Amino acid sequence: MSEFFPMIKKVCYEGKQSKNPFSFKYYDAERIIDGKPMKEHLKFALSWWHTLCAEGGDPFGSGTIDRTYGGLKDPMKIAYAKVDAGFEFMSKLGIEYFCFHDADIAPAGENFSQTKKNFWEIVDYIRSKTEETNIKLLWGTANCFNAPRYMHGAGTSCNAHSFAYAAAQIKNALEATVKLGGKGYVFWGGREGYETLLNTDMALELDNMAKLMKMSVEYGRKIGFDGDFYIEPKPKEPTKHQYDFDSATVLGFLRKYGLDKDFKLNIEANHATLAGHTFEHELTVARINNAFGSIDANSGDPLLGWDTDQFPTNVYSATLCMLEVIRAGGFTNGGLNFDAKVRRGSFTFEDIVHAYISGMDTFALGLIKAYEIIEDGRIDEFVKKRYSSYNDGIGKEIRQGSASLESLEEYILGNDKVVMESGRQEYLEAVLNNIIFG
Ligand code: XLS
Ligand code: NI
Ligand code: NI
Repeated sequence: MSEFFPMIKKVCYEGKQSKNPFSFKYYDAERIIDGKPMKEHLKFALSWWHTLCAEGGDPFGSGTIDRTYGGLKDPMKIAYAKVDAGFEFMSKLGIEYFCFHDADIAPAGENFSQTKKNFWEIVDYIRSKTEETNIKLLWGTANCFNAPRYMHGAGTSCNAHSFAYAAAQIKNALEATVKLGGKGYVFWGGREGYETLLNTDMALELDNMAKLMKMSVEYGRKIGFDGDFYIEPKPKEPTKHQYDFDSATVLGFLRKYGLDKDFKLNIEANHATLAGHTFEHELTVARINNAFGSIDANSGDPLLGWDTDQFPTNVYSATLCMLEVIRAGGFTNGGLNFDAKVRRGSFTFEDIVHAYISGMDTFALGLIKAYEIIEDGRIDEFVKKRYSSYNDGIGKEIRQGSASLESLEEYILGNDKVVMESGRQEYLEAVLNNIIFG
C-alpha cells in the first residue's frame, strides 16, 4: 500500500522549544489535565471533505490540489485511496476520530442504487480500518446541498421529490453512522434557507424540515443509534437567509417542533462569526440550554465575510472556547472536528500536516490556558461577586420567584438610592492576558 505522508512517521510532542515542524509544541496527548488525558478533553477529528477531497477551487479558479492519490483515474480507486490516506494521516498524528458526508467517501453512480452500492462498499472498507486501529467515527452526515436536485433546498425544498431523495440519503448515512459506531449525526442546513420571499412558503418549508428530522430520529432510534443528533447553525451561505441562523434560532426551532430531546448543537467557529457572534457566545447559548454537543473547529478571516474555513490558530478564541467546553462538563458524544481546509496556495500534503499540527496545538494551548483561568479563579470570583446582590434580601426573592411588582415597589419606597459597581472589563481583559501570556 502506498504511503501518502512520507514526510512524517509519528508526530510526537516535543515541547515548545522544539523547532521540528513535524512535532507538537503543546499537544501532549497523554498529559493529564484535571484527571483526564488531553486527548480525551479534546477529541480531535478529521473532516473527510476538506482533508481528503477539497481541491482548493474557489469562485475564481479551479482546483490547485491534486486529489488523485498518485494519478488514479477510477473514482472508486480514489475512494479507497482516500481511506488509506486518511487512516495513515490520523494514525501518524494521533487523531482518533473522523467525520464525513456520504458524498465524501464514495462517488455517485449513474442512479441511486449504484450510488448506494459504491457507498456501502467504502463504508465496509472504512469499517475494516476502524477495527484495525483505534480510530472511530465522531459523526456522520449526508450531503444534501451539492447536487442540482437540491438547488431549492432538501428538507425545505419546494419539490417533494428532492425531499424524498434527501430522506433516502439520510437513511443510508444514518445506517452507516450506526455501522461505524458513530455517536453523532449532523444536520447542517446546506441549502435550507431562501433567496426571496416572493417564491417562498416559509411556514411549509420549516414544517417539512422538522418532519425530516423527526423521521430521522424515529429511524435512527429504531436501528440502534443511541448518540446525539446535531444541528449545525450557520446564518448565511449558500443561501441569503439560512433557517438555522445561530444557536438561539435553532433552539427555538427545536422546541417548537419537540425535537429538543434528541438534538444538540454542533457549533462552528466561523459560522458564529458570520452570525455576528463570538465563538464563545454561541457555545454559551448552547451550554445554558443543555444543548452543547460538538464543535467544528476552524476560523474565519475577520476581513472577509464568508466561510473561509481556515485552520484555527487564535489562542484567545481557543481558550475561551475550551473554557466553555469545561463549563459544559466536557465532550460526551461530541468532539473537535477540524472543519477546515488549507489555503489554495498550500497545495502539498505537507501543508495539511502543518495545518493539523498547528490547529491541534492551538486547542491544546486553549485547554491548558482555560484550566489556568479556572485555577487562577480571579475571573470566576469576580463574576460571582458581581451578582451577589441576588444572594439575599430582595435579590433572593427575585431569584426564587417570590417577588412581585408590588413587593418591589414597597422595597424601593424605603430604599431608593441604588449603589452601582464597575463592570471592570479592562481589569478582566488584563487578567486574561496575564494568564494567557503568563
Ligand atoms: C459548511 C458546514 C459543513 C458541515 C457539515 O459550512 O460547516 O461543512 O460541517 O455538513
Ligand atoms: Ni461545519
Ligand atoms: Ni462551515
